[in-house]
Amino acid sequence: MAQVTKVNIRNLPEEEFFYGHKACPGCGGSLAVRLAMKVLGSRTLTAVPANCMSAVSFYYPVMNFTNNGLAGTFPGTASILTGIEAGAKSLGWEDCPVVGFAGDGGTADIGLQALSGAIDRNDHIIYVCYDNEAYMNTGIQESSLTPYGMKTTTSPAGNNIHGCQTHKKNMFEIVAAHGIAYAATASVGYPQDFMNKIAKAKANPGTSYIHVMAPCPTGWGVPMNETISIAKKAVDAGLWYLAEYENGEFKLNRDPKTFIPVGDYLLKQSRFKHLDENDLKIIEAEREKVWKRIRTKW
Ligand SMILES: Cc1ncc(C[n+]2csc(CCOP(=O)(O)OP(=O)(O)O)c2C)c(N)n1
Ligand code: SF4
Ligand SMILES: [Mg+2]
Repeated sequence: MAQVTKVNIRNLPEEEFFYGHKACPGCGGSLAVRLAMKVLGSRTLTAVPANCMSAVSFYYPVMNFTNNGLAGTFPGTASILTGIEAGAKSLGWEDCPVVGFAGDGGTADIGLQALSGAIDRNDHIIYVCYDNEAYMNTGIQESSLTPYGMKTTTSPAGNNIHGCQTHKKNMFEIVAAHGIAYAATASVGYPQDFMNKIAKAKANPGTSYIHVMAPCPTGWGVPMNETISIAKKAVDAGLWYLAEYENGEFKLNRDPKTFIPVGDYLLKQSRFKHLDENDLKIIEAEREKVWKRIRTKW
């Protein structure tokens, strides 16, 4: 991979490429798109499938990307990116990063097959999954990245069943298992880390996948001015981690050593407020399992 200049507050472009959109105040997804676009720049070719980010920024005749962009089908992100990259190449366009911003549902559920194919071909594309842990655009339904215990409209919290009954699918390790050229996890709570990973993806001549945790105040039930602090708390509680996969190796970027209690993160959010002691123990046990694997195998 080419040498990558570190992104910092001094060299970050002031120019914006994603603004004026209709996302809810405090939307983590729109912040992720905005920060990524600052690093990728004006020559970027952007595709956004059906999700909140396309709903808030492509409403005819308005488009809130100032670069070249299109709204695509829900399952099609990776195949659309493949087509854009091939088209740009055939037109002789150079230095045009090709990026997609898909949600958790559009990535881990309906878009997984196209993503797997693109990674297998090592297409020169950047796939960003902004993870708000549910299908938000259609009214907060469960996806396979919805965490255990989260209340959604399809996994309600009642007396017997307390929200989602499965743990998050591990997309990062799924794409790594393909032998992808570059993959990373990130969080809008750590914007500099996220932007540096986007910069690495920009320099990578093969497929890059970046999975960014992007809180949704509306679906999570947190105040709109707590997006960043709640994103940080997920990492502090060990329920999200910042890592990279490069040259066939995993690397942890942040190792908290000790975690804050999971309740300090979860019980601040109305999507989890029904959880009891037993639920918290189940979530803690899963956390221990994940971290044991990371610490012994990476
Ligand atoms: C084939 C198909 N099925 C269903 C839909 C309806 N739909 C549009 S957006 C969406 C949810 C997207 O969820 P996610 O990818 O997590 O993005 P978010 O809305 O959370 O930003 C669904 C189900 C669709 N557009 N196309
Ligand atoms: S519902 Fe959530 S993800 Fe969608 S625009 Fe609002 S805050 Fe962002
Ligand atoms: Mg989502």
